[in-house]
Amino acid sequence: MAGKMQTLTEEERAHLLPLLRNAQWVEAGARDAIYKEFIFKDFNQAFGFMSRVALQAEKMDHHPEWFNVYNKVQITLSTHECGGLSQRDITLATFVDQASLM
Ligand code: H2B
Repeated sequence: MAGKMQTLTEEERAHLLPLLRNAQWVEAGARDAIYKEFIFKDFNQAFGFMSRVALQAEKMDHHPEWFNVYNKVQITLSTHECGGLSQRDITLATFVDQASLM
């Protein structure tokens, strides 16, 4: 994806973080990152979701940090390039939420 990434401004955070919290994303502890846990019916549903996210992540060249056991997928998003939360994380979080509903 083009352009030097920068962490979100205070103004962007004031707007976006409440929306993310409404969608069950939380700020990830000590890091400037967001985190969400997804529970699916079974492993097949979880892995289908992960496959959709993986294809999009590769397209975006922006990859989740994630952990899967059976029907549970835990995802952390941040941008290494700028050492924190960027617009790319918001874009991927939005896709991830859509992919979880398919
Ligand atoms: N994923 C995430 N989440 N953050 C990044 O900064 C990042 C990435 N950078 N995927 C990309 C790949 C970079 O390492 C490669 C070299 O483009």
